[in-house]
Amino acid sequence: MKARVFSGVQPSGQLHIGNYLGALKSWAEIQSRYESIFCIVDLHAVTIYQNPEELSAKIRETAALFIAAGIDPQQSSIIVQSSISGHAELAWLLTCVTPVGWLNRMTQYKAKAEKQETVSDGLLQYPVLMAADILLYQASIVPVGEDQSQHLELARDVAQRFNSLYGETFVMPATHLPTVGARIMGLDDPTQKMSKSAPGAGHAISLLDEPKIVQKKIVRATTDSQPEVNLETMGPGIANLLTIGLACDPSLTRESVAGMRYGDLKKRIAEAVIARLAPIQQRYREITADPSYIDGVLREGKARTSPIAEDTLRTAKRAMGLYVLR
Ligand code: AQP
Repeated sequence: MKARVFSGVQPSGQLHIGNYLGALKSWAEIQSRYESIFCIVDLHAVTIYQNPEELSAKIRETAALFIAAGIDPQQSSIIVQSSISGHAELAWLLTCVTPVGWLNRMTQYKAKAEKQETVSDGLLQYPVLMAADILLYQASIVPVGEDQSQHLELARDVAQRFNSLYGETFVMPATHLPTVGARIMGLDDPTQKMSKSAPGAGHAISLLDEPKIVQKKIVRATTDSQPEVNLETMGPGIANLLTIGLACDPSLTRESVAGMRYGDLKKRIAEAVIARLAPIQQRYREITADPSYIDGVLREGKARTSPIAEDTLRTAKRAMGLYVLR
């Protein structure tokens, strides 16, 4: 039997090159080796207010981008979190074994809470819901960007705590990080992670940005004041552009750009990104030409994965002594 992979993306804005290089690209690369489940985590998105109309459109857009980026719906199951009630139900069971102190320590919670006028309880519980997503499918591998490493550690801690209180129930999930592109930084501020929800037109390269826009954003990206690439002394802006370039075009190497003037480097990186995005954008247009296609894929994904979710939930409830119909 193949080991199971689970991962997800929030439909909380335009998917960007960080989401692609940190997550979607490795999903596409490893999917044939595992039984893969890829999820649009809309329940996570609403931990911060989302415009309902926009959210509803973004769920389908995100699913279409999964496929456009190389996820094969015949091979992998693509699901929407809120369509399978087991995610929320298991999250409650896990909430009851998770000490609040563990959640208060999460760096993403602290960073996101700082930006909110009112912090929802959902934002604090976010990592428990994430643990539930993974444990619900007994996934042993979770391919994510580096920003999710702390949440994955917490998922393992929660699984361990549940197992030690109620007996072996959950498989321990391992973190899978990409070798290049695990943490892509904002183009406008290379000290901040590239993020869907960050403001500023020059912050992120969207997967659906037209070539001219990509070029403009890269040309304007913040760098340091050196004239050319020095691999030893380059600042974080150039290092970030280089990471993006290397991850988009494997024929690029660090040595091949050493000594290149920043203007020329930016042109080369823009070409690499545009070439990488072109087939994704073409495929996206084809997929979205048929409005019923995505719903069919999501229905099929739910049909394939629901029995696994129901089975795990029954096992967890039984382990805790909760009522389960015979
Ligand atoms: N900058 C990044 N570099 C590499 N990987 C990244 N990921 C996110 N940003 C980067 C990875 O993409 C997957 C999906 O992320 P998410 O939608 O679940 O949430 P996030 O990590 O909080 O991403 P964003 O873009 O910053 O979203 P918002 O602004 O809505 O919170 C994950 O595997 C993540 O590691």
